[in-house]
Amino acid sequence: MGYKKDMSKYENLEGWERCGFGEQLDRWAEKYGERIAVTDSEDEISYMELKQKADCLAAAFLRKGILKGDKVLVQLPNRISFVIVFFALSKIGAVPIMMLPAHREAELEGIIELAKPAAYIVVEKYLGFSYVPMANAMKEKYSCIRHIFVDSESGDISGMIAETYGENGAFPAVDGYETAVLLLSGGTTGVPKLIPRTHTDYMYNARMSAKRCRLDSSDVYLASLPVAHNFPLCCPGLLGTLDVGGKVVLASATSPDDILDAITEEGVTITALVPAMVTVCMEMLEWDEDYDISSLRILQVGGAMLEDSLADKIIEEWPCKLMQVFGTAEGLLSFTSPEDEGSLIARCQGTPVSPADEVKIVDEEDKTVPEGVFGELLSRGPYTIDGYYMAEEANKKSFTPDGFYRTGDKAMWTKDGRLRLGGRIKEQINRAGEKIMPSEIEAYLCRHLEIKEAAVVGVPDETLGNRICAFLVTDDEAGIDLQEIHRFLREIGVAAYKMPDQIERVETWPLTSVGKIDKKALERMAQEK
Ligand code: J2J
Repeated sequence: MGYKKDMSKYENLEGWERCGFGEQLDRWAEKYGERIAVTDSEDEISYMELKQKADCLAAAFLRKGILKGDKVLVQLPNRISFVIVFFALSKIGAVPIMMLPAHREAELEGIIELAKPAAYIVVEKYLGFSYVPMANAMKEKYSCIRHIFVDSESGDISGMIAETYGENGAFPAVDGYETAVLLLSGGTTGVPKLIPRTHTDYMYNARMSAKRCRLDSSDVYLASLPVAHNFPLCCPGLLGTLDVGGKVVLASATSPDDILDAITEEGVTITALVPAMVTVCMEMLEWDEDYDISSLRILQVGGAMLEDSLADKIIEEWPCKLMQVFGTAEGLLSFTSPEDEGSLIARCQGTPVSPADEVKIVDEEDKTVPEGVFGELLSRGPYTIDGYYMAEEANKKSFTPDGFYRTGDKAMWTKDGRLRLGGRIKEQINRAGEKIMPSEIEAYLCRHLEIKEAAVVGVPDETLGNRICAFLVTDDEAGIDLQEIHRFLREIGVAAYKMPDQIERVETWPLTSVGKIDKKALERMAQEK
């Protein structure tokens, strides 16, 4: 056993509360009652109704045999049922695994083998894809999955809520220090990594984020990114907004028209976007004057490097404060403040959100570097994990012996005491905010009969931040083109956001002085093409 976090160290922190999310919801219902908690493209739900429905669904889950401590795959898009499911599982101490709607068989299998979920909750259909056949195939293959619950108009979830209506079920006691959710880690290397967050640390994460945003009950938060992701879920996102009695609007898809429509119609005051999405929203605003985004107070931008020029443009053109957000699902969050000068906001990612966050920037020998010098960002603190779920080997690499998480990000302290990120140290590709590990894609590509070897690199790209380029050594002259690669990856069940944007054929690899494939050289070659 390595380092283990001592939670008692944090018990005096403002916002730290040893309490489960189920109990939190009960308190919010009492406090905010009939106020609207969440709206989606079809419906709205008050705090009280949300509690009632979560209670019903929790009782129904128990009745179906979902037990405290069971893991449950949740793959739902941005709609009210996601919120009800989240709290229902919390109430009985079952642990949702936050799959994204984009995930397919290849991603699911790795997670199922690791976490052995007892149930799988899917939407019937979303953006043209039917999830039920995929869920059934997973249930067939993995006997741990005892139940599939489908969220559809006539389907299980609403039926289950109706079934137990009015019953006063007793739920198992949930301790705030137990695991509340398993989040997906951005970079998997074939073996996926799951991030266990406790009820208490996750609520604290939401509260510190809300505090930095000066969030209150008059705020309307728009979840424009998939709400199963840490950023819109908890930074402050859905959970931080509910805690202050505000209203959460769930955009049905992460597209500029859905986002701008929602801001215009719902009087949204705060939302969170990745840089690539800001660019497309700005293009849309330029040619369509019907949108009204004047209600916005804060635009949070994070998830990937924000170019200085785009930051300047946002500050100049958007009628609200830009908040730069550096975030990790593993914990550490660093935001600029609404009170900071624009010139400062444009050039840094602010300061950690908790006074108890410990941040170090170190060189290759783990020695702290001076201000103004880039090094690797390490972090430890009240809401940063001390290990991935069941991953002893990975943990040795990802954490220092004294429990600091190695972010793999390059960062420095500026002279005004702010963090400034400078890209990745680890070889992870950040494509429009989505994190992709080259080794994962390489392994998929090598399953193609005509591909002998593959090397994948991220190439700087104006709109995406990074595009994915796959270099291939193939078996014969038979033309494998990009289309064939996409067809193959879809066939084996790889999420669409991991598809290469470019492929190049090579006969021999450029090598480094120690004989490894020279990925820097490949990057240059990809850029020149
Ligand atoms: C550069 N890189 C950044 C930034 C994250 C809020 C916002 C984002 C995430 C997230 C999140 C960056 N500039 N401003 O969880 O709560 C890259 C880093 C980091 C990785 C984490 C949140 N903000 N990144 O993106 O767990 O490389 O979380 O280590 O998906 O995104 O990815 P993820």
